[in-house]
Amino acid sequence: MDKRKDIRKIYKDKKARKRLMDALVAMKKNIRDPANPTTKSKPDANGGMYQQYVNWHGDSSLSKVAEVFVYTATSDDLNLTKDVFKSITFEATYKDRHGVSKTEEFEFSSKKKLRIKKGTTKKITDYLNSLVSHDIEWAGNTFAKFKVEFDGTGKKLVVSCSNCPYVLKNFKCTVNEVEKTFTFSKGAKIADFNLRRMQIAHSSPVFLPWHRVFIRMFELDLQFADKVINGEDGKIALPYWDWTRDRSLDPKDKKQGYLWQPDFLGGTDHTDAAKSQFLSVPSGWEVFRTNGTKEGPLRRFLNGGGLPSLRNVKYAQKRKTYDSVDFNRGSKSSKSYRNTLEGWVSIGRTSAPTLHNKVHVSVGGEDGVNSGHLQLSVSPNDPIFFFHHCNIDRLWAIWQRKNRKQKYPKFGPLPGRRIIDPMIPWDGSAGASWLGANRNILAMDVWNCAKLSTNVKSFLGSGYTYDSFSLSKKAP
Ligand SMILES: [Cu+2]
Repeated sequence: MDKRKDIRKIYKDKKARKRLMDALVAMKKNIRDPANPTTKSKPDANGGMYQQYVNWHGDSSLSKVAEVFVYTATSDDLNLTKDVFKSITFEATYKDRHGVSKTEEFEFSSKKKLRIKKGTTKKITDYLNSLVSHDIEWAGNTFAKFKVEFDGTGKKLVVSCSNCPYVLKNFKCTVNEVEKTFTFSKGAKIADFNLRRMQIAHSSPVFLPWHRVFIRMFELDLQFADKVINGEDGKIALPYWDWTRDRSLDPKDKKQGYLWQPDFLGGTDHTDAAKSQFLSVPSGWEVFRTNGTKEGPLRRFLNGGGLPSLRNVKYAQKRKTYDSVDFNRGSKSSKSYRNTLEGWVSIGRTSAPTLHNKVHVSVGGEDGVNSGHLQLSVSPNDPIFFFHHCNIDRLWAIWQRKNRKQKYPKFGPLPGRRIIDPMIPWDGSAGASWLGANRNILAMDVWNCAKLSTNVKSFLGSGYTYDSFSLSKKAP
């Protein structure tokens, strides 16, 4: 089990710092371990091991189509004046990644017996649709939607669902205490969804699990560089950057701005921190775009608005629900831990971007010609990306320990982000040469970082933990 430590500790320990920096620099080299499953792709001529991460994180090349169908079931004739019911149950099946059929039930039940009439069907429809949602980014497409209504004769109950994350099998209706089963049939294909990698990795419930896999793979590459290239023992872990403790992004502030010193990550660009290996052109540290186009030295734009506060972190950590409608960047902060931590919503008087997003902007600057790389899709070119995301992962792990009953949302997320969808690109769609292709990693597989599922273990090793699962005590 690899133990991830605060980067502040690593910085203070000169030996550990040098070793980390050496491994990060070695990863720029064109070497991969053919025996290591995480590093099985062909070497990248330009960006070394980083290129893979830049390509994944970018949004350029990948698209995949998911199909969406409508399911309908019709009841027998009902006697509207006499029939009462207490519940409606939906039986849904899906195939897991091993092709095994699984069944789940979703139930609408009422304390009182309800007479079947128009108002009742609306109640059930509303209830079911509170479980599902739509997504403004996908305007023009059809969204997950339940409908419970009477047919033209007014005697039969018609239940339908479009863009359901499951294959609907039956619905059961307890009428006059007698349970009746009605079978769903698969209807027309409603839509093709074009899935793009960026839309899956960001602004969706996949955000946290996706980056969990992403940085873990980077950590294994780091261990490979440490061992095979640098001749150390490979026992090195990714550090996390607790930015609530470091209030300054100023390289001149030697104490709080320790990350940006020439003997560590360097400052804004190669002109003012020539000594840092991560900014200087002679050391070969250059930025590559997706698919390997060379761009030149790494750029930062430090202090574009300061770092997120501990207060805002505490606000996010108090959210009780993992995610909610619309399962995108519009999800309400009160009801979406994921969206609050990702940073699309304002928190009190702090306007968005907040938390995760704010760190990207604070180091990378705002959009524009002179902006730095951390706020762009090529952000994994800067090692700070991984330290930052390691902290995001740690905050999620802390949250998970307090909210053990929370699970990945069952309804609502669109294709590619649903509970049953393997996360792109670990679903094979990126082609066999990509790292981890065909691993079929689901969001649930990495839900608990200390208890990685067997499927993930074979791929990502025996897991990792953090040296601390508590928030920093007080903002300095
Ligand atoms: Cu990020």
